[in-house]
Amino acid sequence: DYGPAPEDSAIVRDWLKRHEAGFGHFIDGGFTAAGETFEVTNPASGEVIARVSQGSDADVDAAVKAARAAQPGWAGLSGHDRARHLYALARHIQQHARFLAVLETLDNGKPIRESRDIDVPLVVRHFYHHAGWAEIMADEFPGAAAHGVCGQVIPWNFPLLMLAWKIAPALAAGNTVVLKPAEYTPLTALALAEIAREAGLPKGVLNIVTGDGATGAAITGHPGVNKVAFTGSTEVGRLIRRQIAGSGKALTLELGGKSPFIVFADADLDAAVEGVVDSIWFNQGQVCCAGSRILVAEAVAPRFTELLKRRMATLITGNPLEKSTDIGAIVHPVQLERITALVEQGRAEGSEIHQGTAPAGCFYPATLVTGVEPASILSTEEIFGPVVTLTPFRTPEDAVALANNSRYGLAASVWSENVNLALDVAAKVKAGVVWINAANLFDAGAAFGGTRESGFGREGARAGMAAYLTHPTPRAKRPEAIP
Ligand code: TXE
Repeated sequence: DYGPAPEDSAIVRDWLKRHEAGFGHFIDGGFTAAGETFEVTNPASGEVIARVSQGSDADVDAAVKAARAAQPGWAGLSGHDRARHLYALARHIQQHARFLAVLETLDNGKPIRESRDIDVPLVVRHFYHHAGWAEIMADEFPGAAAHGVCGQVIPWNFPLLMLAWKIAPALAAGNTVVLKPAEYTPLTALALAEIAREAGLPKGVLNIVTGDGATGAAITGHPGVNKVAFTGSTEVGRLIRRQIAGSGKALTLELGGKSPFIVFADADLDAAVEGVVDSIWFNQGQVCCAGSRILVAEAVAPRFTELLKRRMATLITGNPLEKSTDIGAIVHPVQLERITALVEQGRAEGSEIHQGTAPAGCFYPATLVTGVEPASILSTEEIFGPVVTLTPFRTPEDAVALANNSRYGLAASVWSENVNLALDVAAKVKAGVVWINAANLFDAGAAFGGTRESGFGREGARAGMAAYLTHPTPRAKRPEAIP
């Protein structure tokens, strides 16, 4: 049963059944026949739910050719006409929202509450927002042009949302796209390709090629690709940067993180505890901007730790299709092994590990680590699991120094009732995004991206649009109105 509601379960089951022979790639507006395929599993049950094709160099070449052929026509549409296509896509996604939420949860293991109430609504919002940009682009970026063909490679933690972050601005700007979803989670991208066809998106504008890292490298390295956008590990980000150096391709990278979550003594501690839940126990902690390092003022550290442990004990880890589940399945047994090994290494180093409970299988419980040294593997390494460290600090200066003691710089969260203190610390923390008395807030209208080894470039809002344009000089300021 692919719950939560029997009718949604039936739609997903029928869709998977229809594609039992294996999925091909989505190229030039249609699906190719399945070639050499690999298995896609539901991590919560271990069940094989689909087979998708391993994209070859020839597949990538065909997709790039289709994207190149379609690009002048797509860029030649008026901004208004491109906006109509993006609005149509948003509306069609809305119509299939429940199907997409269940499919995302089956494929990725994330709780249905999250895929239904967070992932899919944010996807829809992203397309509506960028339809707006297509409308006003010519006025907002006079003289700017699309790059041409964008090669985009995305990870498995937010499969559909990362796809939206990549394709919405690219298409709004007049580019065409060849995108590869992650090998663990290719299904919602393929479903979206069907939805795009249903919504009347012109052929060749969006092409989806499935496969592993070799397929990804074939896309990013293809000479017919003008702009590369990647979200994933810092290691692969580095490989791609090296691969395309000197090629003239534009590049944006959104990579790992080890984001600080700073709690001052005057913070609303109950709210901050809920902030931790949203920050590290959201999406099994598989979030690039997860607040994985709690830094808490010494004066309130014992009380905060106690409150946090109590809250942690109430979290339910288990079947992602249950509406009451807080923490679902880890995306893949390989990731589970990685998380387990890191935590055990931390334990061996002398850190104290506090954990909730989790069922057998591809699950990992909510975990709090105390007594952890700044040099410990658990303080420095991106774990990408529901594991958070807690370190007390004395002064705001200490907090800032600890926060910045990282090779990453993606996000930070600051908790205090003193707005001056919060703003001062926010300005000193090296991070692309800082939330105050909040965590993991995303909106299409707010730019997201990192510094240091977390990558460069922004997604969302004006800066995100600019990344998909050449010469994106904003229009000159209008003269002030005379009072
Ligand atoms: O990521 P990869 P993995 C981190 C996280 C996680 C670790 C490993 O710490 O534990 O990375 O995850 C494609 N050229 N993040 O191995 O390999 C690949 O097929 C082009 C953080 O799954 O980076 C997939 O589509 N593409 C992160 C995508 O890159 C290549 C999200 C990401 O996979 C490629 C994911 C190559 N040479 C993992 N090699 C975040 N910051 O959001 C692989 N790929």
